[in-house]
Amino acid sequence: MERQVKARTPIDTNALHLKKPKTKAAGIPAVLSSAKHGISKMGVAKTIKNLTMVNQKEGFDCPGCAWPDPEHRTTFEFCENGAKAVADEAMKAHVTPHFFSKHSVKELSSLSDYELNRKGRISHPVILEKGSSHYAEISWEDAFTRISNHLNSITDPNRTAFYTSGRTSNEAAFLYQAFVRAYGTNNLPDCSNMCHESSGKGLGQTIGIGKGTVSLDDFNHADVIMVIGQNPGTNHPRMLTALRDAKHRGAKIIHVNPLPEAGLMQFKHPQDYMKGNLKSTTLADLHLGVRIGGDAALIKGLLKIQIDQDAIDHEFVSSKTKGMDEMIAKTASTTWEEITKDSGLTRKEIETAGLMLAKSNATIACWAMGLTQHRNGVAVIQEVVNLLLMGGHVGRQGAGFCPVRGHSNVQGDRTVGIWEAPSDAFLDRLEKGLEFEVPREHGYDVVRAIDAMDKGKIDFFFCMGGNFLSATPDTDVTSRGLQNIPMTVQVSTKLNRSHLVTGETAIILPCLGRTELDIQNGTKQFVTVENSMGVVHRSQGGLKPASTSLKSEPWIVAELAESTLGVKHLEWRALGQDYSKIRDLMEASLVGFDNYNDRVSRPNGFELPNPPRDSQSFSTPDGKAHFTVHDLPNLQVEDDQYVMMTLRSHDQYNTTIYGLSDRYRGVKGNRRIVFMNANDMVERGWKARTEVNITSHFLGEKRHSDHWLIVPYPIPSGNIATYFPEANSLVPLHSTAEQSNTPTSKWIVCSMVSSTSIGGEEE
Ligand SMILES: Nc1nc2c(c(=O)[nH]1)N[C@H]1C(S)=C(S)[C@@H](COP(=O)(O)OP(=O)(O)OC[C@H]3O[C@@H](n4cnc5c(=O)[nH]c(N)nc54)[C@H](O)[C@@H]3O)O[C@H]1N2
Ligand SMILES: Nc1nc2c(c(=O)[nH]1)N[C@H]1C(S)=C(S)[C@@H](COP(=O)(O)OP(=O)(O)OC[C@H]3O[C@@H](n4cnc5c(=O)[nH]c(N)nc54)[C@H](O)[C@@H]3O)O[C@H]1N2
Ligand SMILES: [Mo]
Repeated sequence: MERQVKARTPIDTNALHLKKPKTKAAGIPAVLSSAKHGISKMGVAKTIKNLTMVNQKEGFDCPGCAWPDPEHRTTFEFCENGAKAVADEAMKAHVTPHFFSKHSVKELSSLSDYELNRKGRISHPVILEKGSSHYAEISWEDAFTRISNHLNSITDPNRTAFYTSGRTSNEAAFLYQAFVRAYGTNNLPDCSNMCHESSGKGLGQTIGIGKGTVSLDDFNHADVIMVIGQNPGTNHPRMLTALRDAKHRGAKIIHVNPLPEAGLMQFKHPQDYMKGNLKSTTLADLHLGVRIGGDAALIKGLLKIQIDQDAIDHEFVSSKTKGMDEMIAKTASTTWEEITKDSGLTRKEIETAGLMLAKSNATIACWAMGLTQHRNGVAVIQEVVNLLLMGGHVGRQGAGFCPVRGHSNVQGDRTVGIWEAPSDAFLDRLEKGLEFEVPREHGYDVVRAIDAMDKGKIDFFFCMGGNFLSATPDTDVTSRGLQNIPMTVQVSTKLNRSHLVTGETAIILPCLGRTELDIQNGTKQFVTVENSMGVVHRSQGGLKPASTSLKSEPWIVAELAESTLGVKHLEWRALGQDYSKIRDLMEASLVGFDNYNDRVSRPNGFELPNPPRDSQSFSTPDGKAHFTVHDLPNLQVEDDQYVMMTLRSHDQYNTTIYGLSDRYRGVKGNRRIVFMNANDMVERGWKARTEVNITSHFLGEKRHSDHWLIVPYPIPSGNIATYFPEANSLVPLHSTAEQSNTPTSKWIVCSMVSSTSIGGEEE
């Protein structure tokens, strides 16, 4: 720890204003909030220009989330949090070499994440030399020489790791994985390992594809839409428009969530105000306030009702699936007592939902982190599969699976090869296109990479975007691991804590964002992305770059590859200067990318093949969709323990903190808070703002974090919630989901004591 940097986010403030949680999402406050963020960060002219280009056919793909664009777009597909994401990227480049010369990394690390992000865009490549306390400017050429010399000095390529965050375009990601594999490793951990990995595994094994099976139009034909463990009002605001339209067409919405999230109660589309329509739409017909981790029990109950009602598509089940009888037997052996106890719901509530589902001819199930980030993440998603398969709700209009992805191109990155554990079939095809041999041994995912760092087994770590230190679990362990590495390199747009807690030598390579013009060799380039529903389309920024020293991600990868490997494998430099050549190579190397350059030129792009959706066929070894059998997870904790979930506020994008408020939940001015059930508070004799210290418990290990303020909230008794990334130091590295190895960020067993009673210490 020679630089003595702070890995955990320091405390911002002691202020905390509380209001009643909101029951209505979007509306005028959303417009005002995004205008405020836009204008303060970009100025008026840039705000207008940017907001009229987002998600337009000739514009750029919104970096906010992976929700698809409707075919008939209004000139201004408004989304508050998309607007914030855009404004945040379009900030001026104030993080210059001069800025770094004035502030040591130690000094910067005492700023909160919110303050770090507010410093603006990074303007030039910089290097933090071994033993040095300040970053200093380095030329692009020297940076590549330093990196390639280091890479070429490492004898075992498996002692390196290459992380990807999900904003990276298909072109950059494809070229990057080609470089990493040409260099000799499959150590390609990515944010997906912490996100929808459980969905990929759960769906892949049962329906033969690790992706969702619905298109946006299916929302117009659904009878019932389940939204499970997801907070779209904050994280996928454009999804609310699809839900509103579905409601107007008569669909019923069931919201399964420990919290009554405002986004699913009432929605007022901001554009409707402009048309003089003041009505809002009630979205959820039924809110099931399930206990954290209680979804598996709830679904067993829902299955029981489908069986009782014979809501089974016998024709589909017998011709296209396997394993229903075993699944039914397992369901029958689960008692209502277990179901109601584990789910925290009454039998009546579950029956109401079950009957809605039994009557539905077309059901869509949407989910996000509330299901994936659990020890039984894969299993619980497979219970959702059981529920829908039974009624034949797949490959039918208005029905199917909808894991709602997070980062705007996280799905595309996986499709084009950002994957530490690719199948042989994928690699065979890749080798055919790339015309060189790629390694076969599976690599490290995020958790295994941290373990390897901690054990001194990593000599070089590269991050294509993201904020590895703060996004990963167990902040102190990750910090120790990162500081073990001789060299770390990050391609970034904004300053974050991963630039401060680094390897011995650290380099930042600043890149263009989505919103900015990308010109190579005098020609405007565009990139391509895949949304959450498998539609691949183009994205082209239009703004003047924040600094003339910024380079595009594809260019950076190409130059790094050329500098490290020469032209033995590919003509890297030429690829980085003309992205259509990268797309030709993708066509040759990937399934479903025929005529790629042609097809992405169409205004709405094209859909990748999806056998369950397109033809009710399943690419499993026996060609059938599979029911699966799962035990209920053990939800038992000690009497004085609580189960904690870590959440996003309305004012953040993952580890990027836009502000200290969480408007819908009525919290303002502070992020170090613990949402707690009011009866549980009374039991402890605590009031709003009581300061507590939290300890997490895992396999006899304890992790501590001090100075948290209690906030009363309608959350099930025994459950608490805190914000990510502040609480990540409490997430045990090895507490992960079975099979997907995703950290259980929604299931952290904790105890709390009031800090006044023990005289808490500074962290
Ligand atoms: N504005 C904005 N947009 C974003 C992001 C952002 O940070 N900000 N992040 C992006 C990314 S990468 C992702 S992955 C998505 C994340 O989108 P979400 O998954 O919606 O995000 P989380 O805040 O993690 O919220 C998870 C929800 O699950 C619920 N939940 C927790 N545990 C359980 C459980 O056991 N059962 C059930 N049924 N529910 C549970 C929580 O109450 C919460 O409402 O959003 C993407 N979009
Ligand atoms: N406790 C807890 N931990 C979690 C989660 C949780 O719910 N709870 N959620 C998990 C999930 S779902 C995810 S996806 C991960 C997110 O993990 P990451 O993807 O690693 O984190 P982000 O905060 O999205 O990364 C933000 C940084 O990306 C850089 N950046 C932004 N745009 C670009 C770009 O266009 N190009 C490049 N090169 N860089 C860019 C900026 O420098 C910015 O600071 O976190 C995970 N961690
Ligand atoms: Mo995510």
